Amino acid sequence: MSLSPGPGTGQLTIAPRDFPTNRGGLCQKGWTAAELLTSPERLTTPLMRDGKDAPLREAGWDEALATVARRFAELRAARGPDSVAVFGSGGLTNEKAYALGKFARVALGTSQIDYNGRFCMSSAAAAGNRAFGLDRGLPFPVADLDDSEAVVLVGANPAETMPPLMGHFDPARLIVVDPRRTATAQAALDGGGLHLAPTPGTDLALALGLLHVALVEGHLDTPGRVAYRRERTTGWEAVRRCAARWWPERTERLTGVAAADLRRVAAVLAGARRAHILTGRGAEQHSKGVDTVAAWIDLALALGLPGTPGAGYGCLTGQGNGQGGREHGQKADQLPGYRHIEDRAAREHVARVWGVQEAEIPGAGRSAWELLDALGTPGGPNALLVMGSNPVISAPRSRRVIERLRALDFLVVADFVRSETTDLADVVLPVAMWAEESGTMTSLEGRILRRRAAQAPPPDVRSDLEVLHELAVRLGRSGEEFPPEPAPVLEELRRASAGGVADYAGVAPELLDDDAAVYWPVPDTTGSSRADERVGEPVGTPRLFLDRFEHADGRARFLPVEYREAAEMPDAAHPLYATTGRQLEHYQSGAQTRRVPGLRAAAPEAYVEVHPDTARRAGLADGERARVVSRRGAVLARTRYVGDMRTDTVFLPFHFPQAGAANVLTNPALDPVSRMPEFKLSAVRLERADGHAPKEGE
Ligand SMILES: Nc1nc2c(c(=O)[nH]1)N[C@H]1C(S)=C(S)[C@@H](COP(=O)(O)OP(=O)(O)OC[C@H]3O[C@@H](n4cnc5c(=O)[nH]c(N)nc54)[C@H](O)[C@@H]3O)O[C@H]1N2
Ligand SMILES: Nc1nc2c(c(=O)[nH]1)N[C@H]1C(S)=C(S)[C@@H](COP(=O)(O)OP(=O)(O)OC[C@H]3O[C@@H](n4cnc5c(=O)[nH]c(N)nc54)[C@H](O)[C@@H]3O)O[C@H]1N2
Ligand SMILES: [Mo]
Repeated sequence: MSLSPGPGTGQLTIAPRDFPTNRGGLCQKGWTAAELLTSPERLTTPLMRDGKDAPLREAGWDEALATVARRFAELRAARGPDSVAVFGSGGLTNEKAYALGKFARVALGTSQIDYNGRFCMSSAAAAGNRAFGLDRGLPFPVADLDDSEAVVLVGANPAETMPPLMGHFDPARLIVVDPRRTATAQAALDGGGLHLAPTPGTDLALALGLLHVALVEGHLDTPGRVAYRRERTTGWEAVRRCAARWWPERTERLTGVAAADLRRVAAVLAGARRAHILTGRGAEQHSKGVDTVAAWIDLALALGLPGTPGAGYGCLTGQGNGQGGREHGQKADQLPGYRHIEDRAAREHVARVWGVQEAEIPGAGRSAWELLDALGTPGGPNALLVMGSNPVISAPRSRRVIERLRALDFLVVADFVRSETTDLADVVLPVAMWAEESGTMTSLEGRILRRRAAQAPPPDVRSDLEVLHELAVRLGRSGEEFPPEPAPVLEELRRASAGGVADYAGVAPELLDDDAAVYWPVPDTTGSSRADERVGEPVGTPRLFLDRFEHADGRARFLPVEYREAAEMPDAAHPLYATTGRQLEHYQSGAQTRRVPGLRAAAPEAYVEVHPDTARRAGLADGERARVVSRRGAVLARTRYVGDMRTDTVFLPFHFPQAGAANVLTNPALDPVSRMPEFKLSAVRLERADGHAPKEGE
């Protein structure tokens, strides 16, 4: 695979060629991302509408900001602080994520804040916290994967979603678990690796089935593994009993993965001392996502991987700042430093940094879906500020989301392009893009990186931090509490996170200036000579858990789990599993990539991947428009015959708008712990778009 940047990067240096995570490489969206900076579709001036049915018109910043502040203040006075809600993003820098969380709690006084990361890795985060006492996507540097003897990728398709990562995998040692023969699975097969194609939603049983085989074949009896379980973990007995019930033939019946393949994979894992198990959204975005990840962590613990040098479990985070975005308090139940909002000591610490009384900080709010679902309902929020998300396309059951957004008294969206969500807004605030502002991001391996502004934003565009500053001042806070520049925000973030799980206290700007490799937790080392002594060495904690896990007793916890079905299963009216995900050319809701001509030409419209036999039964030829129908609605998508697809499953990308929006179909059934919706499984049927029934014999 070519790792060199392609055309379109202009003058921007995106990553040095020797940078270890991506080796200077970018995927296609990276090469073309710069095109959007100068796109005519950029938002370059604030927009407002005078009344619900009026069109959006151009406005000045003063008028727009004053209107937002006035409406928020009026609602708060009339209906209480929780009448105003905030929806954030894992695409925001650390500084912006922190400032947004503080803005909600301090300037608005609302508990109602959550963010799109809830739709992303929240299930893996919850399972990691339970098992290890701490959640960091990869508790080891990405480059560790280069020397892995076996990598199991469960529900991740990095060949399309993180192409530079593929350079860290030896295909011969790759085991891909995905209902589809993805580009990643194909790369493994071509290189001598393995692909298991389970029925969607059965990964939990598959993990227990592998654990069962490892157990009965004696793979777990090596002195090293026995000692690891005894010294570094608790709870093995209960998990052993869970696995005992998943003998290979039973696992095969449920998952569709042949017993022989289970034995093969178990043997590969047993023979590899340095192995990795990595999960992606395919395993996680289920109403049992937390238990599913827990089952794979159980397997990893049984094999002695977590906290062992050169081995481990990790979750592949998604968005630009998917990791940092989940640490600094834009989550409904979270305060900076990955602290819990209901923890008294955490509240007191953060209250001191914020200069407020502990009692002024609200408690936990609603999770992302529950928040969207409650908008404009009795007792739910009446106004919403969206910063960095396009929920009309990316949230589940989109018709409900659109209905709820329309029911709001007041919707404000900060974005740099028009989106299906800005189209519903009462005020749209045009903000700077990534290349136009500085800030820090935290990579999937917990490494804190500085992003420097490369160019000035268009004249009438402001940064998200400036927007929050201006609004906070108009809501009666002091400007110093909400600095418009990233440097003082990072300074405050360091103090607010100090002593927390995700401790950034030692993230000194000088370290970032020097491009030092800084991994959290990085407690403050000011005054010690540590940083100087180890010039060129990583700062902080590149590898977690080597000596102890983060639970008080230092041990990892095996988590007993039981298999359960998805919230909705195929039946006579909806006989197929539909799963959703990504394709190479588009990013997320497509708000950005659908505006880049090269990407739009390469991937212009919604499609549905389907086995030819399944398609023919519905009377659908290759390339013909299909209607895909779930209990929540129907979408139109171009039929794409895929010969190696499971016959019981179809796949749709979720990047497309309007009639092709896959989230019209999806089921907002939530995981009870992470509150993650079931994006990866709904029951559907296929029909011809013209309404004709298939002809006899077809
Ligand atoms: N091109 C592109 N790249 C992206 C993004 C993008 O939108 N476009 N988004 C970024 C973000 S935010 C994220 S979170 C990551 C996501 O990265 P990935 O997790 O790799 O992406 P997905 O396509 O959502 O899901 C991965 C795979 O899960 C499979 N799958 C579906 N159901 C199941 C199941 O029940 N079990 C198993 N084992 N697999 C299943 C799908 O077939 C799919 O191939 O990508 C990031 N990179
Ligand atoms: N069916 C289905 N649905 C899914 C998923 C799936 O696999 N299947 N995956 C889910 C996942 S993992 C994710 S992460 C979500 C993502 O879905 P969204 O939250 O909708 O993410 P984006 O499309 O990246 O939307 C970001 C919007 O914010 C803008 N934006 C980007 N950066 C900034 C910034 O710094 N400031 C401001 N103000 N605006 C910014 C962009 O222009 C864009 O309009 O989708 C989820 N939805
Ligand atoms: Mo994501």
